[in-house]
Amino acid sequence: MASRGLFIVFEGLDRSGKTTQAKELVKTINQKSAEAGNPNPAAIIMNFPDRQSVIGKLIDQYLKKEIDLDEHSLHLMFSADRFLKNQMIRESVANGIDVICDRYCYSGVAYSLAKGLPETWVRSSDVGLPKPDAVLFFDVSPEVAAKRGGFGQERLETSEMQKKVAAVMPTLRDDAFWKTVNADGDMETVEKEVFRIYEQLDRQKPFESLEKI
Ligand code: T5A
Ligand code: NA
Repeated sequence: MASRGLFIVFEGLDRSGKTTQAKELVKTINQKSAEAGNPNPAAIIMNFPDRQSVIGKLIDQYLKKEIDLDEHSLHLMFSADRFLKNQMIRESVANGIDVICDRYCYSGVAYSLAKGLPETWVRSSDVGLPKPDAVLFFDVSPEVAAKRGGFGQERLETSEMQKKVAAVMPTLRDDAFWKTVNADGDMETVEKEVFRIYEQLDRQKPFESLEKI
């Protein structure tokens, strides 16, 4: 029987290279699969927020400061945006396709805790989503991130918010499935580290749902 796909989440601070590396990993997996004669895609990319979804469009407007939203409502919208992809993730994995995901519920929890929303409430709204086989935490030093360009114009792109998120993110870590990627290196070095971790992941263990975050 063909093996299942993997569900891999990339998390980390702004400009740690998550989007760059998520695209690169999908490209590498699909190239290798095509070389092996597989006509179908072996990996897909997914990103949260999905600014194209019905809910993601509103989140996008909030991030661009075009609309204001109550922070509780926003938190639930980020979660709801992920639940819109619940089935798609599960079906892809069941069909042997790897899902490489750029940010997930850990961003949701970290940003909302950084804003001061109540912890138990914040940690509950993503329960039931697919559990990642691995969370790759992109660890970038503030000095290196600063060299990758200044903050953009979006609402959460401030050094104050980044400091708070940087303090919260490590508290969400679960060593059972979180792996740290040294994101300070050049693109090729980071790419190799990501692929090395990818190759070691186990497709045999059962695919689970998140019972807690
Ligand atoms: N959010 C998100 C919540 O509040 N709740 C939630 O539930 C979720 C899911 C949107 C915002 O929403 C918040 C968090 C965010 O504030 P976003 O759209 O993912 O999040 O944010 P972006 O601004 O698109 O992405 P990031 O700032 O997080 O950057 P990345 O993806 O980590 O970095 P990347 O790959 O775009 O690279 C940044 C720059 O560095 C260069 C790249 O070319 C690029 O110019 N670079 C490198 N340069 C040198 N060496 C390397 N190794 C490099 N890797 C990348
Ligand atoms: Na990004």
